[in-house]
Amino acid sequence: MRVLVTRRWPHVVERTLRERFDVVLNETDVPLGQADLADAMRDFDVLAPTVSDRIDAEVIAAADRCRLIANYGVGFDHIDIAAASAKGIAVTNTPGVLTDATADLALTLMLMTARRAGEGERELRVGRWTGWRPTHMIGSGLKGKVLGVVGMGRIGMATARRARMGFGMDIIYHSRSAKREAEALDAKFCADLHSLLAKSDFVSLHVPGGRHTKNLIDAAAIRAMKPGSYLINTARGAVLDHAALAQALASGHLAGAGLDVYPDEPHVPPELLGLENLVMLPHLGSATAEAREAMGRRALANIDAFAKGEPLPDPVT
Ligand code: 8YV
Repeated sequence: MRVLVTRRWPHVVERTLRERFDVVLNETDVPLGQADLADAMRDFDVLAPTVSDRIDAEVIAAADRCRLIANYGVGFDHIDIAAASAKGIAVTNTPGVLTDATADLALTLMLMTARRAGEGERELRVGRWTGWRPTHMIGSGLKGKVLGVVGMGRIGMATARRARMGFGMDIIYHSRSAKREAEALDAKFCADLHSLLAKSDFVSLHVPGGRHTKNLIDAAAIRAMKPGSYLINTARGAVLDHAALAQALASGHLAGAGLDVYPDEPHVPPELLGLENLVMLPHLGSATAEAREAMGRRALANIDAFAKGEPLPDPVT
């Protein structure tokens, strides 16, 4: 069985994959173009892409041979699932194994924005720090503050758990339905998104990408946020209106924001670059050795099952 892996995976998983299958691996640091992806759909049984590959209807239309898209990652908004299922191509992802890493990063961004860590580090590095003073770079504590979680799936829940158990925050959440697991965190379900936004001191986004959540946090939603609150996005860039965010940060309506994802990565909306009260990271959500290896193993388990004709562990179709 021929497998094309579009980006490097951890060595140990690459080795196992090569032992079991006829593998071609893009060993460069450059993502494949649309034409290469379309060629892969003609020449390989399995395509193993990442979030940096756009598997659109045109790429899928080329699929003469490919019958499995085994995504290395949990989000699959970069894959046209409808086009894939219309062609009889299964799609799998890697749920569960990057939950902790991503929730840790959401908390990292919350702490960095609340305690002005990026701003402080920049000040120090350029030699502008003049020494300790009582009024210097005052931020906000987390204890007793309200965290509004938008999207209470695995990662939203893990973020809420950390915020509640580790930092003593009060949790409210907006999701398609109330979650029983949230009761242990005293987390209150909020059916109306805007009322959650109005009540939260911190808002953390954990919805999947795709057309249902595109621009969910638009200019009106940002206006509905509590003055002086913070917005964290480790989900997908397209969920958020970045022009409205930039305005809210510049006017002081929002005290700060922390972003790990952008609508057109690696391009970062230029209006964001000069904002001191914004922390920006380059899509590091799952970037731990542990998570990346587990993602590889999970993708491999799906490819193995496909090769043996067994039920796929993580189908998204
Ligand atoms: C992954 C992510 O690193 O899994 C996801 O959905 O956004 C990331 O944290 C990336 O998707 C790898 O494909």
